[in-house]
Amino acid sequence: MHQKKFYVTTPIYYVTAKPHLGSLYSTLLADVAARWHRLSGEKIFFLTGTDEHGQKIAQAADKVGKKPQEFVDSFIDAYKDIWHKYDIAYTYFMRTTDQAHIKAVQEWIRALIKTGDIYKSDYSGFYCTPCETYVTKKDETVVVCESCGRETIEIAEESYFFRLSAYQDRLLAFYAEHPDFIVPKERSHEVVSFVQSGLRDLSISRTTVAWGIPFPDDEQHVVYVWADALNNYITALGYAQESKKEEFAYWWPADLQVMGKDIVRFHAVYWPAFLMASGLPLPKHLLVHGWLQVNKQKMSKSLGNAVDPQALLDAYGADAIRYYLIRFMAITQDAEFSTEDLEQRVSSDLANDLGNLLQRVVTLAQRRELYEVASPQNWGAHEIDLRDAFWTTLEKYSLDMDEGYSYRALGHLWGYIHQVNAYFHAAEPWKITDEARFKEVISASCHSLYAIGILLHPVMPHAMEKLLASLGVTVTFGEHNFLEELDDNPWNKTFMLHPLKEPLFKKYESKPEQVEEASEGGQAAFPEISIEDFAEVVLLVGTIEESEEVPGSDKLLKLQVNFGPYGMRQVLSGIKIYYSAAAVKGVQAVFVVNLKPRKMMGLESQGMVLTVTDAQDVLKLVTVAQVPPGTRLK
Ligand code: ME8
Repeated sequence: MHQKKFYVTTPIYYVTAKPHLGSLYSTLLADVAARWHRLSGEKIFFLTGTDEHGQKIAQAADKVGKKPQEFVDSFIDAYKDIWHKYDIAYTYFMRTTDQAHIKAVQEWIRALIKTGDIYKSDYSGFYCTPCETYVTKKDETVVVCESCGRETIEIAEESYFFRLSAYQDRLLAFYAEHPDFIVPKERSHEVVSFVQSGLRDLSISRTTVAWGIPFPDDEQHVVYVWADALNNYITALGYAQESKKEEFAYWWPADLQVMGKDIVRFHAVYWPAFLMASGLPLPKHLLVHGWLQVNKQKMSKSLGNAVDPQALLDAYGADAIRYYLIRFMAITQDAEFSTEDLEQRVSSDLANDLGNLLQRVVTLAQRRELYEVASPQNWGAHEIDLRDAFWTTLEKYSLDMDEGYSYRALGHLWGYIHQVNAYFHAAEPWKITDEARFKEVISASCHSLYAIGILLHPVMPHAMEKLLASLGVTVTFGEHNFLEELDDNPWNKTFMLHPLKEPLFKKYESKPEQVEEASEGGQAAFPEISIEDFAEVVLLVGTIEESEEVPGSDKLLKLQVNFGPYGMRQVLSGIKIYYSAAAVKGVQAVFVVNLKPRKMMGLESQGMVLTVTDAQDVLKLVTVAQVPPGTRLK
């Protein structure tokens, strides 16, 4: 069998500090992509590392009285340690101070001097040290960096240039022929218009900076840090090393290069031009994402608002953070990071939707002493529907994962998880006395959970290994194509159930009014309130007259509720997993009616329906019979 290969890279990070959540985010996107391709039996090369040369690092080292090499060395363990703790399964960690890289970059320069693509001249202009970038003066005002807005310095020095201008037409032709080179496509426009506006040759050496790769055969110069850094993507594979020729030819070009939007020009303009000049093929896709923000500001080392991945890890664990970042930080836009939101998402999506489902299936089976779950000879109609729904999900999930839209893929999968929950509630296996039917429901649920566990493995490797282990499945990745297996899967597996020792995911109670459960024989620690406090809550009986699904929401039903003398109100409620729209029509339930109106999915909700969760963990409406709508509970 021919095994496909997948080569994915992250930016190499400037080592002026320990990694922060922004660096983790890019690295995580690459890790999820690598693990996704590993699922279908592909061979993986996943490269990450550190960018260790240049003026910015030399200045940062100087500030703390360290030599640059000693300074950069001091951060490497922190990077490797945090990547390890977050289950980042990289193949190779590149450091640009590695001798092999230094030599290969020098060889690259020698080769391009020979072809005339690199030549010596003089540079005069402006430079932004934090971004390590040359800046063009547009008018007579102070020259600020286009990227970060900070003031630049003026430099005039002898320099080697890369003949970038010669590649303008070829670059434009390449973008036109490869419209999916930059993902998301929308980010291509700024690149194309930058190139169309005219490319000038790029200075690729400095004489006023000492910390860099010595320019070959001209010791006055060091290599410009971006000419050094971009080449790491090929030097890591053995570019310009005779003994690694075959290895290099096997892995290059990169299948996916991940980066933030700040460095798209370097990767989509300079880098392809460098490769064209070297006669090498271009990367297949660049995945360009937006910022993680805190209070609407980009999270960054220099702004001092960076979230420490270690502190977060201690509080929430790697799987939950991986899920939250991948699902809710859509690559297409900037996204606000907040731990409250993280807690809420983890509680509802992971603990409620997924963890609970697994727990209930396994516990229920165990209660009926069912440990070995074989599949029935023939499946019923609902089970076949559930299996078909999975296949539809698999198609959508795969398409989005293949294209780098992992956040969208997870949205599809959660739609399916809600369907499995709805199936389980509707089947009411706890009421089934017929043994064959009971086994069928448990088996269908296990098949669904198995498929979910495999698809989610790239995002939450540890938690999914636990989920699969409780179904009696151990996964090992090699040449086996799990995606093909899921696509062909006729649902004929046998599962060996092992109850979980603890819930798969933690639930975070964000509501302070939540009460603690009563300990055995003891009293519950209910927070006391006065009668006046209670009187402030208006509870009314309401009759649900109309009910419909909210388009685009997996959870919400839109209810029109009659409160008798108090009139009609619209209430949105997240009960769709447990009740169909038709099932609640005509039901008389209890509502809190003096909560501040809330908007959900753009619709206003003017109240909240009361619910209880029964012993089977099924959510139910609190209903009242034989009183007119509008009756107040006191
Ligand atoms: O630019 N949100 O290194 P760097 C999301 N050495 N991603 C973020 C982020 C945030 N708030 N902050 C940083 C460099 N990143 C060069 C790269 S590659 C040959 C050389 C991520 O340490 C994002 O991927 O400044 C961004 O592009 C990268 O870190 C910049 O890292």
